[in-house]
Amino acid sequence: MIDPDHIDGQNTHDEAHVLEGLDHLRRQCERRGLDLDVVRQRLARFEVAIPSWGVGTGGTRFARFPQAGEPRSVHEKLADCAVIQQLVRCTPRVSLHFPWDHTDDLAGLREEGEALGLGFDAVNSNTFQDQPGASLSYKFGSLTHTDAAVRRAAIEHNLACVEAGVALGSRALTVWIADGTNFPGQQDLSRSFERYLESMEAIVAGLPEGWMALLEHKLYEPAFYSTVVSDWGSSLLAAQHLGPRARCLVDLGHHAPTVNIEQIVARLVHAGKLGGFHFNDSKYGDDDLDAGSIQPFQLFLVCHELVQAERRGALPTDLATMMDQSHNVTDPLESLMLSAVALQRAFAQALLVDHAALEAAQQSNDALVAAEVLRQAFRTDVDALLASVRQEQGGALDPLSTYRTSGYRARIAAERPAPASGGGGGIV
Ligand code: PSV
Ligand code: MN
Repeated sequence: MIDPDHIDGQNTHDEAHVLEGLDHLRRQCERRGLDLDVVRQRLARFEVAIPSWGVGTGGTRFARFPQAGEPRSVHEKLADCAVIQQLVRCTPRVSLHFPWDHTDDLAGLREEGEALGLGFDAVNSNTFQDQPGASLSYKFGSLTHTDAAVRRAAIEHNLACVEAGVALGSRALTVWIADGTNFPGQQDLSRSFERYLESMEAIVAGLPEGWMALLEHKLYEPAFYSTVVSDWGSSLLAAQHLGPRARCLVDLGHHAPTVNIEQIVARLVHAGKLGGFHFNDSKYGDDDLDAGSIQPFQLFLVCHELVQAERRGALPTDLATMMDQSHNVTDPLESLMLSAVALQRAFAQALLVDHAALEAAQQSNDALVAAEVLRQAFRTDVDALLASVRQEQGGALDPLSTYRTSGYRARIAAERPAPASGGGGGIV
């Protein structure tokens, strides 16, 4: 991890600047009749999990350009996650993906996490790739495959993920399947969905007490004509069919272009079926870009729906919020830190909405003022607040420069020689 003295030294250097910003924000809040301390307390409880697969360099279907010091095992991934958490202090859990993160010693991994200050969030199953030595193939589907034996294998893999999650202290299983077709007529659209429901019934039936199944939909890719769980409608239908232990997970990149994601969030809250998020950003499709890097206003509006739901007591307290990003041209640790901060920023801005003014404007159909109330909160510079909450929790006022000046990347580059086959294609 990073030397705490290094963090303190950097913080001392940045402190005056942050205090100045905080002072300005306090005066702004006073003028607007908002209590900054209440916002601060809520913000201090904001958390988002790190995807274990996000600390390695991603790639596209064309190529992958690995960088020095990439983690070669789940242990090294945890070490990198611990550094992110050390600096930003709002990422105390890691979301594992199996079998990518397979280990025979789950109890040991849990202890390792604890020693690093990390817990484990939802576990993710992988039936979108064939595993070495597998006798059955997912080429034509997994939970919805026409062959019952393949469906059984996919169900069993999901149940094995749950078992691993139990050993790690997780409480949720995220299920994303790549099942779908490339040609009209390739599969029966209704029957594939029925097979999905039947397979998911078996998985939900195997969940231990207190566990939740998170159903993740995605419009397209790798299937390009139809995907079995393609949209929030299919996801909601399935979650309703599967009962109270199944809920929907919203990955921000998995929607049709121009879709109103904040409205989907509101609908899922209404249905009591919002289970969690995979946060990221996109311009064209499932781009897996850094959260808040393309459409920060959309992110703010999603957070606004969450804040509104929480105010009404309608937000589940066990919401599973994670990032799901692919870092192709940046240091993944830097991207994940700044993405966590971007999420925190959007949430802080949503907490600064003047709800009384918004409701009054809505009630009197004053569209302009209603929009302006939201925009005023969105325009508020909350960076000093975020920095000071981080510092209070032992983190860095400026995570990026603290990380860069710490020499962590150079150190792990020396400690982790790249495997010979580091390049090539590959997603994630
Ligand atoms: C699929 O694109 C997805 O969003 C799912 O969450 C997978 O688990 C993850 O990406 C794999 O990178
Ligand atoms: Mn996802």
